[in-house]
Amino acid sequence: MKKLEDWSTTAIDDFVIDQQWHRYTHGEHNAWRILFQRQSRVLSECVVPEFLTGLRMIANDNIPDFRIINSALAQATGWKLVAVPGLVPDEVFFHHLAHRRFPATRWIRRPEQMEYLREPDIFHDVFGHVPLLFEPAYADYLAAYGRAGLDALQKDALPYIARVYWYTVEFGLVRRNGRSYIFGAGIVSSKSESIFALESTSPHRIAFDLIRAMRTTYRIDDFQQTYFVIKDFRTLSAFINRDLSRIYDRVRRLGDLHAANLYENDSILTRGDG
Ligand code: HBI
Ligand code: FE
Repeated sequence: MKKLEDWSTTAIDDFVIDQQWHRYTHGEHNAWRILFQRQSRVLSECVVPEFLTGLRMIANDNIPDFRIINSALAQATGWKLVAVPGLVPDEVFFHHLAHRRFPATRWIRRPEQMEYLREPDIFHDVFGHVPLLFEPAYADYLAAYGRAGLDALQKDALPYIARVYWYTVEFGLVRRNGRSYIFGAGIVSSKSESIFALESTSPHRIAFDLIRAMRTTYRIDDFQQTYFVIKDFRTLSAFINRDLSRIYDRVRRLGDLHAANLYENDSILTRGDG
């Protein structure tokens, strides 16, 4: 008979494992505390206000225990965190989102990786993605996104729906009362990109358009060259909460666009100087 330990770390079909919160070391808790304090200072003026409301639900002095977050999160929006070993296959990922389960990585980056790391760690996933899951309009969007992802797999449209995730959930901006705020987890969990995304003159900033986002390529190891700016989370949900078959046909026919460029129908907020 395998030890309980083995069972809990054996990736089963949904890749969910136990967080094993008791196994985190002082050094790991310390890394969380440093990242949390440093990043929340940077964010206070530039992140969408609902993010800060959700952030107060997340422990700052120790790595959060998912069991504690989940009791509050379930009440707020019906979501829960599940621990996973790292990136999971797209179909597994979309299936979790569609059922209001956010797959959060269990491990935390090492001190020398404070600024950037390729794979999402628990700081990116929990500090970056979870606070807005307490906000109903965003929580509904992410569940609708999961359903759209499963549908996209059936239509061989994964690259297009993945770009929508990239340009909203990871690197989205939102415009409110005449100014832009960040909400994308990839920006929120990075000190340097939090500043760059709103203040640098280098990137383009354009109004979110579903087909434009689906056509626009992206690179994963550098700041964005184009940021998409949404009006609000409800409007964003409406874009994907419908049959996207004809949209995918058009995106395929029109072909890809490059994030370094602006195009004639773009609704430009700031033209970057690259
Ligand atoms: N798995 N754990 C995890 N976290 C992600 O953000 C993630 C993933 N698998 C696939 C995936 N993201 C991408 O395909 C999405 O961008 C669509
Ligand atoms: Fe992410």
